[in-house]
Amino acid sequence: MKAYQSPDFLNMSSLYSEEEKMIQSTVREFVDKEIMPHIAQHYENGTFPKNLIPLLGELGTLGSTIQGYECAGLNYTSYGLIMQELERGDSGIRSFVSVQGALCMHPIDAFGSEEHKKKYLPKMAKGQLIGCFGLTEADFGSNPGGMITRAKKDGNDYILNGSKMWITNGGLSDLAIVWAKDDAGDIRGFIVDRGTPGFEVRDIKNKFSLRASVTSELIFQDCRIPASQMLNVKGLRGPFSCLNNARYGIAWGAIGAASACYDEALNYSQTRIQFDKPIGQFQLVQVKLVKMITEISKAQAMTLQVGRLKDKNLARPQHISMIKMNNVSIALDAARASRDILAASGITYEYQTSRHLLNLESVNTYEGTEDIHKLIIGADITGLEAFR
Ligand code: TGC
Ligand code: FAD
Repeated sequence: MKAYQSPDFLNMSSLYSEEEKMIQSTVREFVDKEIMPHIAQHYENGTFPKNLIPLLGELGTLGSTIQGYECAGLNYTSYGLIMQELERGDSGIRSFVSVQGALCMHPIDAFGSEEHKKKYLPKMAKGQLIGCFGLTEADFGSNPGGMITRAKKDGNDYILNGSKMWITNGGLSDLAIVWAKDDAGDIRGFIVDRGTPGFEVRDIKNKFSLRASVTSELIFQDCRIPASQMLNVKGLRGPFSCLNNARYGIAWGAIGAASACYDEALNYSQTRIQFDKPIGQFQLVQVKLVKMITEISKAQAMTLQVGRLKDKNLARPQHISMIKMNNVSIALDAARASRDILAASGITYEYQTSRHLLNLESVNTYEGTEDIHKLIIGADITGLEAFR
């Protein structure tokens, strides 16, 4: 089997700075050395490779766009390239980094007090403290505005009651960013330290997808937290602004998963002989490979453009919806086409395609389903909302 080559048909790397290329190749080597040899076993066992956490911190991947507080302060293209390379390894590893950085460190940086930032961010950047993000509830997924978790004011404290479902990193976490409605019905965010009485975490087992990632339920029963742990933001704008960063990272990550599947299918097609020829010589197989590389190339171009806009603070949430929706969808198509080319071999752990395929089913659902992103873009272009 040939070494992994990131597909770059349109020479997109000519548009990256030297620093961006260096970051990409560093993370790629990290994935080859630290993730690829062990990830299939973790997937089979249903375990997250915790040994990677300090290494991901040392590499500067945790909260990588945050300035100060011992974070790397990278631009959004570099952040995207990190996510692309990590998800080439496994969506679960990218998920871990997304949640830690975009969904937990970002709200502390954007909406936390100076004390919060000093207390949490440097340790989170090193992977010494792990965060999770609780927005979704069992009955409120696509419609988080309907959440029933409540934060009732009681003197200088808030008392949390409710539960959050499908929470990445829950069982690994030292703190949770939890979104709940206050007495006025406004959505507020709270930093809840693990170990606070009344805060319980239960891991969700028996998953087909994202098996090398921890997914949990968070339960709050009369969980008393100081009002000083509340973030300075009100309404859905708070959690959604975190989702903008996470969805952007997912869009890059999905290109990594698609590229891994393409690379595997291409290599296989050049070596697998049927009817006395490599199967890559058959036109029908070539059509599948051509479709894959074309869609990957289109995704790379669109995503870099959104990255450059984001670096200039010009990316709109609807731009991010488009790349999240498109890239995960084309990655799923690439994974299915690769599985088809690998045929029987494609169902084994010896190949990575089916692992990516099953992971991508979750990636398509979380952070807004494919259809929710279609509706977000539809509302933007027509001016007519179709959510309700
Ligand atoms: P809507 O009325 O449209 O908006 C409410 C308020 O929020 C503002 N807003 C945004 N602000 C910043 N960024 C965005 N992307 C924003 N989108 C909306 C909006 O301006 C408004 O502000 P204000 O001040 O006027 O109140 O809200 P809606 O309730 O009608 O929602 C519509 C819809 C469907 C788009 C939204 O609910 C949605 O996006 N649903 C999808 C839910 C979702 O993505 N959940 C993700 C949970 S976290 C997760 O999945 C982590 S996975 C992690 C991993 O493992 O990688
Ligand atoms: P539902 O909202 O019930 O949707 C079901 C179906 O109905 C979908 O096909 C959807 O597209 C469709 N639908 C819903 N509304 C409409 C509409 N208005 N018009 C048309 N179609 C519609 N959440 C967190 O808060 N934090 C996390 O860390 C987190 N991690 C996750 C990890 C994994 C592995 C998974 C699978 C989920 C995670 N989630 C997390 C939850 C995730 O964000 C939700 O699953 C997602 O938002 C969809 O919600 P739902 O599953 O309840 O689906």
